[in-house]
Amino acid sequence: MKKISIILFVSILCFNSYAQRPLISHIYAADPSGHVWPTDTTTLWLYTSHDVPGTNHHATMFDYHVFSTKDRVNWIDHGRVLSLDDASWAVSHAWAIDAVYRHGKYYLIYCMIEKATGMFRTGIAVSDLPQGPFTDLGFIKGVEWGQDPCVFVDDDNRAYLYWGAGGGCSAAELNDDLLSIKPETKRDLKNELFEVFEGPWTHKYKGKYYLSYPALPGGQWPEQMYYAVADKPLGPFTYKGKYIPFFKGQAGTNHGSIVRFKNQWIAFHHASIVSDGKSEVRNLMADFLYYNPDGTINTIIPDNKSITNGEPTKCTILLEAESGKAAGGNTGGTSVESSFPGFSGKGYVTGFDIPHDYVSVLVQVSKDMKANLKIRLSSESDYKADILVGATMLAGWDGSPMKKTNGWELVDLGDVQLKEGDNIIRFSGKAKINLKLDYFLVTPEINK
Ligand code: FUB
Repeated sequence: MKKISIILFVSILCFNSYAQRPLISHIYAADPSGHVWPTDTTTLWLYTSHDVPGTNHHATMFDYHVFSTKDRVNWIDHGRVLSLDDASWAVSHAWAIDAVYRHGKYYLIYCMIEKATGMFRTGIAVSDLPQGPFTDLGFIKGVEWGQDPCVFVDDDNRAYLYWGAGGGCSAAELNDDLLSIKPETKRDLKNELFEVFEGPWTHKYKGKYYLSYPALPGGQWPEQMYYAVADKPLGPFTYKGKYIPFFKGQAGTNHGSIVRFKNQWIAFHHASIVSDGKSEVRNLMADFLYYNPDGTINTIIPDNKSITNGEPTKCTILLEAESGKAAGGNTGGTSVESSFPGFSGKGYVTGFDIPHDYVSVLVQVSKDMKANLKIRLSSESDYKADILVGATMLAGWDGSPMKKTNGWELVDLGDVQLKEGDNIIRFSGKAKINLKLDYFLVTPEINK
């Protein structure tokens, strides 16, 4: 009897556990586009969509996040970088995205449904920094139903846009400013991409153009990742096979990107492991990708090694104070400056000269969780400050007098409680001279 109970218990455990390792667990994110920019080849960037906790529909998707790493184990979540509120032309569905570096600027290429037509459009937004936040520039002209965009820049610097949804896929060369396509170059790729459904991604390997995409095998969900190869960026493409077949824990959708980082090829995609199988709340995944000598891709079976050799990833949320307003927070009576050296990002927030001047940032997490909170600040005089996490004022940070600092200091505020979804952290201060706030650092307990 005892033996049977043990067998039963072990089988229940096995049945409920996943053999695959999520890349990031503190936030529901999907549709990852990986990039290594020529400006710094030591950093890997990931541009993703974001699923709202508790939702059962992709129509609720509202904003985008950026993540970065230098070693595949330690990650930074740079917070919200663009939302529906920033795109005056759009009404809903902040779905899959990509990013591109061009002429010294970073562009987010994304899709949302247009207010005027109810049609998916391919939006474009710009930033001076890879981590954003991004400023919307409208949508790319010449693209209709531009869901799931991806941009590929060839060695000759010509840029190409690929997009696709509902069983279709198209591509065209972009004009140099990325704001419109060259209509005469547009190609319909549907018949070259076996069982394609959506989400194209193009990369180059040994002189060939690889177009990978989520497909519906035999027209049936869930999606599986296929790829095709061409001699030219716009095809014609020849179907080559499946590179991520169905795996336990995957969502109804899959969507991926393929990128080379420090001489290793990585396939990013998504699953529903963190949400325990809820298909509309997805988590990021990554696996190493290997080519065979003939250029075909070795099938990937996601496992618990991921791209960290089995080590759990650690992810810290770094929210620059000066980005607060653009990234879902706010400012009241403060200003952004950059004259005092040693700041991170584009500057810092200062001008806390009237009681309750403040800066707030948005922290988004998948479920209720504890997190460590740190702030980086500098104050040339004693000051007063209070910090609110949601509706809770932090003990000790309730307007009590604080001592001036010796330049920039990272102050550990201990553990705070975050709730599922959106959390606003607000720093209010008052100082005689030069109180400056550089960033907020939030480390969710599950990521330590
Ligand atoms: O994330 C929303 C949609 O689900 C994407 O745009 C599709 O590719 C699928 O992953």
